[in-house]
Amino acid sequence: MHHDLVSPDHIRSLFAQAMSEMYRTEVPLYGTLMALVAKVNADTLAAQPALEAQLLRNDERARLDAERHGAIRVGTAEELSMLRRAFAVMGMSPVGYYDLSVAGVPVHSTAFRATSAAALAANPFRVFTSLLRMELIDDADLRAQAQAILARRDIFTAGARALVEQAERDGGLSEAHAHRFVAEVLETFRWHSQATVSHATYQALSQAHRLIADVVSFRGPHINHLTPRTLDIDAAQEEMLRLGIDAKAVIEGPPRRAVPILLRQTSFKALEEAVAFPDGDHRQAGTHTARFGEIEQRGLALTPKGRALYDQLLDAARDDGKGSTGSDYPMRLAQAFADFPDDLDTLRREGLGYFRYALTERGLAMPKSDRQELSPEALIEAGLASADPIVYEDFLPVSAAGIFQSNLGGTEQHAYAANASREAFEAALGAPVLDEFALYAQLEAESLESLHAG
Ligand code: OOG
Ligand code: NI
Repeated sequence: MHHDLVSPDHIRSLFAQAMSEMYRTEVPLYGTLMALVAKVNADTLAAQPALEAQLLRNDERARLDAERHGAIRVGTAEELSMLRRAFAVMGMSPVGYYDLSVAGVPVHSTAFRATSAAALAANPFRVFTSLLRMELIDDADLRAQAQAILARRDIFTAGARALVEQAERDGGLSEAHAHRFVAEVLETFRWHSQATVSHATYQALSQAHRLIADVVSFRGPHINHLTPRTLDIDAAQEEMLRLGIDAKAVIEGPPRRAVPILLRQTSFKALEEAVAFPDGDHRQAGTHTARFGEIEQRGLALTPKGRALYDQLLDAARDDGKGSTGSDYPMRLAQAFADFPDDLDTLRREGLGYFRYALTERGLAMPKSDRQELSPEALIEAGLASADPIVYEDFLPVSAAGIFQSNLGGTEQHAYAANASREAFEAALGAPVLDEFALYAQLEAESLESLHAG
C-alpha cells in the first residue's frame, strides 16, 4: 500500500503553487509584483549570460520562477507544533532561531524550509513562522484574555489534522491524498475579513501591541506576504516606484555589491483592509493592516566568520541611533561595507562564504588519478573545477524586524527587556531547530567530495 506515495518535494510544490494562487486572488498587487519580478529577471538574465550559466550549473535556474517565501504568526505552542508536523509532510524542517524582541517585536521565530541540495533544487519554498511571546504582554488581565481567546480557536481543519496523522503513520501521502492535504492545510493560511473579537477587545490588544491584535483577533494566522526572488533588487525597487507602489524607503540588508551576499529585501506597505467585528447580534465595521508585498534578492551564504563581519559592518552603519532611517543611510551602509571583500576568489580563500564545487568539462575529461592529486584550489586555478556561491536560504533578524516595523506603522520601536529564549521556543515547537551553518557546510562538503569521486 506504500508504493504509491508521492515525494514530500512534490507536495511542497503543490502547496507553494496553491498558496500563490490564493494570495493572488486575495491581494491583487501581489500579481503585479510577480509580473514585475519576472520582467526584471528576464532582462537581467539576457544582459548577464554568465549569471544564467552559473544559475544553470547550480540547479537554481529552474527553481527561480517558482521561488517564494511567506510568513505567518501564531499564538500558542500547540499551533506551532502542529504547523511543524504539517510542514514535515511537505519536506520542510525548522531552521534557525530568530529573536525579534530586541527590535520591539514580541515574537520569536524560525523558518520552515527544505534542506538537502536535491530538495532545494526541486522547490525552495520557505515560511518564516513567528510565535507570539505572551509573557511580554505586561497587563495580566489582557494576557489572560488573549490566552482565553486563543484557547478557543483551532487554526487547522479536521481534514488537515487527519491527513497529517495519516502521513505520519504511513510515511507519506498518495497523489490524491496530497491534493486533499494541500487544500485542507491552505485553509489555515486564508484571510478572514471577520474578526472573532469585538472592536473594543481588538483595540485593547492593539494598544498593547498591534502585532498582538493581529495574532489574536482572527480565526487563523493569515499568510501576510509571499515574496518572489529577483536577480536585481535595485531595478525591481525602481520599477515599484515607477508604478506608484508605496514601497519602503530603503532596501534592507547589505548594500549593492558585485557579489551579492545573504539577502536584500524591499516591501510595499501593508494594506488597510475592511474587517467586521462581532458586536452582540450585529457587526461593527473597522479596518486592519496586516498584509503586504515584498521582493528579495538572494546571494552568497556566509560562514560564521563572514556573518560576524556582516553583523559588525551593519551595526557600524546603523550605529547612530537612527537604524536604517535617514536619507544618508544608503551612503553610510556603502561606506561601512567597503571593508567586506567583493570578489569570489577572496571571499572563498578567506573563508567568508560557502561554495559549491564542481568539475568543469575539462576536469571531467581528466583521468581520475591525476585529478585526485590536486587540491580544490589547484583544480580551480587550472580551470578543472568551478566554485559557485551557495545561495543563502534563510532570513536576517534585523531585516525581518525592519519589515515587521514598516508594517506596524513604524512607530513601536521600544525594545523588550526579554532575552532570546531559544529553549522555550523549541519546547513550544516540540523539536530543536536546525543549525543553518551546519546545513551550508554539508552542502559544501558534498560538492568537495564530488571533485575527487567518480
Ligand atoms: C515576518 C517578517 C519577516 C522577512 O522576509 O524577513 C520576513 C512577518 O512580518 O510576519 O518575512
Ligand atoms: Ni518576508
